Amino acid sequence: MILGEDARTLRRGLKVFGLSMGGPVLAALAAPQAFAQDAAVVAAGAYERMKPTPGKGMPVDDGLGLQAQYSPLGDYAQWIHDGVLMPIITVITLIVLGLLLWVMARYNRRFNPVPSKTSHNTFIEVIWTLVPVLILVGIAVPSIDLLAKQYKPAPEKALTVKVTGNQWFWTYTYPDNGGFEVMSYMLNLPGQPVVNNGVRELGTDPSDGPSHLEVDNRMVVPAGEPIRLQITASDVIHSFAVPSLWFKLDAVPGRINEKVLFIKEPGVYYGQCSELCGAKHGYMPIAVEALPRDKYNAWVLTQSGGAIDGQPAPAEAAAEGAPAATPTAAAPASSEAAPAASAAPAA
Ligand SMILES: [Cu+2]
Repeated sequence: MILGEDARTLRRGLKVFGLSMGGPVLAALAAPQAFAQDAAVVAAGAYERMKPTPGKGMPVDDGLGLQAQYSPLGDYAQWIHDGVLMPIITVITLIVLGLLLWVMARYNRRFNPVPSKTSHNTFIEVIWTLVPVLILVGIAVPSIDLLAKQYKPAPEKALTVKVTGNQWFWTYTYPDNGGFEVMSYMLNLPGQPVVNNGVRELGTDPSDGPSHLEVDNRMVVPAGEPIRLQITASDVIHSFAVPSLWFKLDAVPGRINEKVLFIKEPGVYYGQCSELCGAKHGYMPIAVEALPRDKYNAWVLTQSGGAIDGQPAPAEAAAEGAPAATPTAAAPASSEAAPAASAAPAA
């Protein structure tokens, strides 16, 4: 993994060096796309793994209610929860409690020895039928609207990321970026039995987030644009869920579930598999790293076979006569960082 990364850095360094020393104009004429990609990387700086903000995109101590939301649908859902459902529930509960107390105090045997024989009151019956109907309709309108918005397909040009649930890790494939694949395992916890063989321990990198939620390779995506997530599984049913992004969708073998992910701002957002999937179900967290577009592009180029979407893959650019240092992407290799035998049971 280290060797592979060094080789990639060296290759990219050579390329940039070659461009600056060997005449940028000539190089740009020969391979405008490769030049544009390098220029983008130089402008954005090298990719650096993002350090999560404490309390953002993760559960907090003594938290009540929903996690703070970082997607438009999440904001909408949070408004339904905090602005519609909770007030209605609170008011109804208080009214029912008040009625019960009133009946108990006023109409018990001591204070009301001769009960009324009234058995019908049309006016009251109409009221207590109509009011609940109106309340339910009032809840249904925003709720069905939210449901419809959640099913809205992604725009045609949206970036596609394929998410696959496996026992017990996630793989993220980037078909629009050269087809490379990232394997994502939970970090082992210091002083506790090894969960994933060959994976480093939590805390060995300054950018590590909360225990049980941090992974070796995160799902990196651009912020501020719709992303088409296609979700499936390779073995049993899993569920891809990130509470702070208002996202939960089942990962079913042999089937692709699709939903739009839109993250309002850069950050690291954590979730967990949410479908009981076997012995290590609790040890396959999800870490989503949302970056500004230029930083995302820089990350893509750190991946073997990575190509910026909408531009030809490095292999094609090389075929067009780019400098020899252009990385070849004959086979979009699965992540070199993948641990060798990490599916082995915990020690
Ligand atoms: Cu699972």
